[in-house]
Amino acid sequence: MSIKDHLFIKGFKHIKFNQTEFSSEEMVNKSESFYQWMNIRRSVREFSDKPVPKEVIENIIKTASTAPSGAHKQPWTFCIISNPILKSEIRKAAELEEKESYENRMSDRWLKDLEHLGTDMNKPFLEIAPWLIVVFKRAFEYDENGEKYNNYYVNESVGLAAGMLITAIHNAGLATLTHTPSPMRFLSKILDRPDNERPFLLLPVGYANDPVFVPDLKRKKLNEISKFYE
Ligand code: IYR
Repeated sequence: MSIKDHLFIKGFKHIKFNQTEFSSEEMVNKSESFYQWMNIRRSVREFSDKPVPKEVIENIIKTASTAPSGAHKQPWTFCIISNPILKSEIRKAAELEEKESYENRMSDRWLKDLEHLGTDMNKPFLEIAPWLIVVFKRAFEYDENGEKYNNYYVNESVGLAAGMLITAIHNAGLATLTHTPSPMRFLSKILDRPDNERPFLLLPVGYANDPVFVPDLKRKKLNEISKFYE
C-alpha cells in the first residue's frame, strides 16, 4: 500500500505537510530557551566594520522570505548594500532628512520620548556596518500586459517578514537596528527602485561595536501585554 504524499484540492496540488512535534516537556524547554535567547536581542546603534560573510546575509534574507503573506504574494524586495559609495550616499541623504526631522518635524513630546535612547541626527552606522538591508514593500505588481494589480495586506506581510529578518539576524549572532529615516523616498532614488516598490525599513547589519552600551530598557511583563480567556 502506498501512502499518498499529495492530493488535488479544487484542481490545485497540495503536498503532505509533516508538522514537527515535540513532547510537552520539550515544548516547554524549547519555548523557554528561545524566549531567553530572543530576550537578549537589543537594537544597537554602534557597529564594528568587521566583515560578515555574504552567505550569512543570503541565509538571513531567505529566512525573512519564509514569512506568510497575503495570498502568498510575497510583496517584498530586499536590497542589500555593501558598496561603500552607495552606503555613504545613503548616510548623507538619511542625515539630511533626520536633521530636518529633529530640528523641525518632530514634536517636543516626540523628542522627549526619544531622549532616553540617546538618538540624534548623526547616523555613522550607515557607513560603518558592513551591510545595509533596505526592505521595500511591493504595493502592486504589473501583469504580463503591463496592467497593475494590487497585493494584499502589504504592510502586515512586510512587517511579518521584517520581524523574521530581525530574528534571523539575532540568531546568527549579529546586531541590527530598525532605522526609519523619514521620509524614506531617497532610498528608492539612490537604489533605482521601480515605482511599485516603497521603502519600508532600513537595517544596518553587522557586529556590534565592542564594547557597546544600550539603554537600560525594561520589557513589559506578561500580564501587561496579555489577557488570557480560559
Ligand atoms: N528616525 C529618527 C528618530 C527616531 C524615531 C523613533 I519612534 C525611534 O524609536 C528612534 C528614532 C532616528 O532614527 O533617529
